[in-house]
Amino acid sequence: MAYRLYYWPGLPGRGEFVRMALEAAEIPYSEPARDDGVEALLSDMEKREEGGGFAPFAPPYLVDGDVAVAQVAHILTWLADRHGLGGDDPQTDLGLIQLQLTITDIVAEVHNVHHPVGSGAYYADQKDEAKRTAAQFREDRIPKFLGHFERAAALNDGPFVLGGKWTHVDSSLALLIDGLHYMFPRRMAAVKSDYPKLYALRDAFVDLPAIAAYRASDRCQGFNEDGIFRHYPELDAA
Ligand SMILES: N[C@@H](CCC(=O)N[C@@H](CS)C(=O)NCC(=O)O)C(=O)O
Repeated sequence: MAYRLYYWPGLPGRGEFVRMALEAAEIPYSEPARDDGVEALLSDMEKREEGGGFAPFAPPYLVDGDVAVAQVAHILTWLADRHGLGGDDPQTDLGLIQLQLTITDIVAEVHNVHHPVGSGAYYADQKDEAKRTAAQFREDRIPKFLGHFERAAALNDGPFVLGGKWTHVDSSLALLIDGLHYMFPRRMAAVKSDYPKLYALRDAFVDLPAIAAYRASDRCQGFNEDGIFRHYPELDAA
């Protein structure tokens, strides 16, 4: 039975981290909310919440038969285990999971840039705070996180973290780089040359035939201002 990926329709969002790995590995999946509308997600979540098991707190979550797994990093390491998208030994897998969780951290900070006061409030009502948060994120957090990921990308001979084989960390790093470029085009253009290994990793990943085909398909949604990576020009600067 093919996996079912549950996520909000109409935005790439955190669901895209899961799609990237599924698409690159050519693992079949369906998306009920994309095909049948948001009600398919809401009713499934409600059913799980009332069902007495370990219900997902929020999408994305991936379903295979009776098993449903939420949390992007958890989903990806589950897929890695089942489909060989990790390393060849436990120590390497621990390192990859650590990196994936660090990607979870920066994604949370990215969301916090445009919603520094609260997720429940409109961006328009927290623009001043967002400007202050964005300045700090651009100046301090982007170099700190990307410097860390650059060192990971340089661990082997490239282009990927483990060398020639891509893993769930590479698919997430490639999406992270593209998302940050969409959100902060001026800042990312200014710092790009500081991270040659990371950009080589990103380029090698998007050049994978399965990812090139995905990006050319109508399954691939562009970034937009409903997702995690949002382009608000007033939050960007070199
Ligand atoms: N840490 C979780 C975050 C999940 C999450 O925040 N999902 C968002 C959409 S991207 C959501 O629907 N949140 C609803 C909420 O927090 O109430 C993950 O990485 O999957």
